[in-house]
Amino acid sequence: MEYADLLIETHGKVAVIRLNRPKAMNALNDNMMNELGVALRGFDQDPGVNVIILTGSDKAFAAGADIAAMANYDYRETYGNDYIGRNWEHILDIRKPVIGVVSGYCLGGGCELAMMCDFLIAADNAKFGQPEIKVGVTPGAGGTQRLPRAISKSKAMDMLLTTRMIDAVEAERTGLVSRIYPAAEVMAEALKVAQGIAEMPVSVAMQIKDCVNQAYQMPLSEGVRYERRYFHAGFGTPAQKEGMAAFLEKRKPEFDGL
Ligand code: DAK
Repeated sequence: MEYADLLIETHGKVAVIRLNRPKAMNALNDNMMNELGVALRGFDQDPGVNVIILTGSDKAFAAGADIAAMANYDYRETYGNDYIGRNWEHILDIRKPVIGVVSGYCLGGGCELAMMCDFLIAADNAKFGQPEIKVGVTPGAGGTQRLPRAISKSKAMDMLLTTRMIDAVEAERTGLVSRIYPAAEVMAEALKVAQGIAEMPVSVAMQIKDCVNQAYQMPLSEGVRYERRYFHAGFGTPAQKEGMAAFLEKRKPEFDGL
């Protein structure tokens, strides 16, 4: 399929989706978000893909929701047509791991979209911020909810109320991103990370992702029970048979298609 606002590549079992509106710093609009939903769902169902990378350009992951598109919206357009809810959150339904790779600006709705990825790898030029207050709105895609969970209430309030951007080092120190690489190397390094995951059994990767996400929804005791069900069920799967046999036979496991 041809996309107007995305670039797509595959590297073995890793799919790379690149946000691509260079003239607008990858500002997120309806068309891009619709296309993103199609691309993500397509790869989620593609047996040839185990891991998805979501990224932007060297200058911007995304500088927020498209202010030019939003400026004249009224309440009927946003509430009535479920702006954001109608097409921004497809990523939350994706079962395979989604790694966000962030270079340059990652602001507003862009930061909210990044936080919907399973984990983030940053280039050393990444800048994260939630400057919505400056354009007269609250965040609308989870910024006030996911940011305090990711980096603490105090840091989140600071970013949300003052619009201060944090750099990659502060983002890593506070837990928003898991790794930092030099900008020129970040995609190559992220691909290595993704390819490592892609060699694991995709069924187990999906279960781990599901369990971790439940940690945000369930009390601890329920979350542990939830995890235990997958663990027990794992003993009826080819992935467990192959993984444990390979360990005992001192060979590399072959998880292809598991
Ligand atoms: N929207 C549209 N265009 C944008 C944009 C954006 N968010 N960000 C940048 N651009 C465009 C600029 O207008 C400019 O276009 P031209 O003038 O060349 O046509 C081009 O990208 C290059 O930007 P600059 O010339 O400004 O480049 P600089 O390097 O000088 O500055 C910057 C880069 C990222 C610091 C700056 O562009 C900037 O501050 N951008 C806006 C950042 C921002 O405020 N982001 C938050 C947007 S608000 C809601 C749910 C969610 C949201 C709202 C409502 N509801 C449920 C109702 C979310 C809101 C947001 O995300």
